[in-house]
Amino acid sequence: MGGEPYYGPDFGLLQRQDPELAEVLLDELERVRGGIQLIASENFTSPAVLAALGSTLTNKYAEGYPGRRYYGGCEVVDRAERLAIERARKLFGAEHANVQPHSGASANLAAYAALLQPGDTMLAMALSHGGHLTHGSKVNFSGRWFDVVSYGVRRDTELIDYDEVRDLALRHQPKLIVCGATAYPRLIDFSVFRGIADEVGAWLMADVAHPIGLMAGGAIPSAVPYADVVTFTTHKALRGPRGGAILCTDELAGKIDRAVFPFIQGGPLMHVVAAKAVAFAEAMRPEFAGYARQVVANARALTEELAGQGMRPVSGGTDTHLALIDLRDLNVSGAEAERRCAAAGITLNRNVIPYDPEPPSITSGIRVGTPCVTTQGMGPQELKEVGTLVTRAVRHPAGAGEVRERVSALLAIHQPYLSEY
Ligand code: DSN
Repeated sequence: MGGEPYYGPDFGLLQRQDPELAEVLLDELERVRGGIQLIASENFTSPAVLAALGSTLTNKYAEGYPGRRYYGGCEVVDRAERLAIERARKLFGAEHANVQPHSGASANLAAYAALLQPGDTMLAMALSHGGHLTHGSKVNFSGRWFDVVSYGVRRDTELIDYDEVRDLALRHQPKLIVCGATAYPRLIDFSVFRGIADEVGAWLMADVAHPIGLMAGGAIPSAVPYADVVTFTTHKALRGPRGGAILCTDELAGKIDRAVFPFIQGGPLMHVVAAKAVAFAEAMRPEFAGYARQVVANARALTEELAGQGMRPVSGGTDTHLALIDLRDLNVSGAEAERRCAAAGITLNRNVIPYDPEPPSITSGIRVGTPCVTTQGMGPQELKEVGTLVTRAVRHPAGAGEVRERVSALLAIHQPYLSEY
């Protein structure tokens, strides 16, 4: 072999060697460029993150932690993981960071493994009220291995019922209280959760996979000063590679590290760890704070527009990057609204709303979020238009073609992977 050394992704090479698979990648790029992406948990990583993901670090086995590996030849990848750890600690002001979890679910599994024994009691938000599968759903390991007590939101305000959380904690004496959600549009008061955890002698874990990017950019208050353990994903509002991470106090560092490896995972994905380091550095830049603020302002503009057009936001609005829309007054299910929006070039997901009479496969609601469109450079004016387009798509499916044309016009100005990050 001769010629230039190979440093990273080369799409032309993939096209020549595996045109069938290359076509899939092109089609996916085409799909995201051809529609407005409102899935609250997705984003567009920077090209620098993609470069790290497509690097030769994927080849290296590195079971263990920097300086304490079970394989030779880890001195270089150690540097990537140390950078990721130090950047995560600095970005979030955390005592300890573990950047190896493959996903948010893995991060949660590791946190539970560090803090609980099977059969222990944990208190967490119900999936049907905005929690996550790993917060104790019966179809998930968390619901099978632990004695789960669930809290939810009040029927009248659709806000977390902190009195209920405290009552349940006093009654059930959980070893762990979990706060954090995947479909809760409002700020969570971590200080109240801290107080309840202290009152009953429980650990407090915050799963902030959704809003972590907003916390990184200082757009909303951080959970880190309050929780013993903070789990999150790196690919949502944080705009990094797909993956998970855990922040914790020095006191829990050893337990968390041993829970991630060797208890639940083997070798870390070193290319992903490197990409996490890139994303953490990007999130430390002043422009990321502007991005985080814009995500929230955009979510507010979108939600206000939807509300103004009769699409009721659960809890009356949003403080974050997402909104949950109750469609019951329109007599359209979440599943049907998802289909109608897809036909009009808008990607979003059906979502249960609190006290939803419909099953999760149908639902009475949709969830919308602004991390993607904000990365594309859209602002509140565009989000107002997006609100109008979503409403039209849901209410008038026969006009999908017209909505699609306006979607294309918006996207002609705001294309992902064409502008600066
Ligand atoms: N699947 C993620 C979401 O969409 O919120 C949570 O894991």
